[in-house]
Amino acid sequence: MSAERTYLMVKPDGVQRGLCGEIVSRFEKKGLKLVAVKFTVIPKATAENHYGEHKGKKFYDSLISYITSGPVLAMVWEGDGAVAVCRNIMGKTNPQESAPGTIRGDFGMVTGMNLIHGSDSVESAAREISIFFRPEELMTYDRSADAWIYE
Ligand code: D4T
Repeated sequence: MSAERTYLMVKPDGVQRGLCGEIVSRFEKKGLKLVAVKFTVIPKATAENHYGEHKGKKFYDSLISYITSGPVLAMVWEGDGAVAVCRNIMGKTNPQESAPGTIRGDFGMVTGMNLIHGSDSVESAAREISIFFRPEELMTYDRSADAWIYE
């Protein structure tokens, strides 16, 4: 088992719709391990840093105002292949194309309100985790259930 980490974030629509518990429970039940969590309103400059790759695209301004419009639940999760595992649990970026059973497939209707963010690579995860968390906020601990999740 490699302890890969990914950055996940329940976006403002997920918080406003009361879906934090439902969303967190899906990653928890899967067997991923929670490493850090923070409930916060993202400052505009931080949002621009996080979504820097999208600057100049037509949806960029609405993306920044949406993601800074209210609190988000920022999290770091750990597990074998965590980046890809979490992207599968989230579903495709456009909720209308996301498979039923995924978070976006079950709860979303449009790309601009797609409930959750998850890192798309190990490199992005490292960058995003460092934007939202200080190193000492990342917990390292043994979890007894791991003996029943991994061979
Ligand atoms: P995030 O980064 O939020 O997890 O989304 P994805 O990784 O699944 O998708 P992305 O980077 O391509 O898009 C980032 C963010 O922009 C919004 N968006 C995207 C939008 O409002 N309109 C669009 O056409 C696209 C492509 C949704 C997610």
